[in-house]
Amino acid sequence: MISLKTFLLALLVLLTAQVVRAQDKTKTKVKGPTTEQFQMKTSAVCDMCKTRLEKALAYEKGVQEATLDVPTQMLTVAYRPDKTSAAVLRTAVQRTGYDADDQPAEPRAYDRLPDCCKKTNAVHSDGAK
Ligand SMILES: [Cu+2]
Repeated sequence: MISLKTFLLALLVLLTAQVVRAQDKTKTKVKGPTTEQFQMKTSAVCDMCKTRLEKALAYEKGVQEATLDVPTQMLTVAYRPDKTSAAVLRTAVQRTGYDADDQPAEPRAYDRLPDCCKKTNAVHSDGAK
């Protein structure tokens, strides 16, 4: 009889421990993969630049969301820090032909931009498109 009681007690302790562990697992899952966000100043000047940059960033590994605010030229990127980094994303922007913070655009990519997207232009909204 005593041994059965001990057995049941042990079983109870074991079950409780497992329930606690299961709850821990759920908590971790709910939190999900961490996302970080950062902003960089670009040389984008119009809505075409916005489309071009957002598309380029969307193809980058680890990017969850990229949004460019044309009036302020600020690009906001939500990304997975385990897959990419702010430095990699700046390089992606440079390769698209735009300055990324204090790092200049890659010259060849910049040359391929249409005239209205050159950084010599002031920020403008293109009525044409
Ligand atoms: Cu443009």
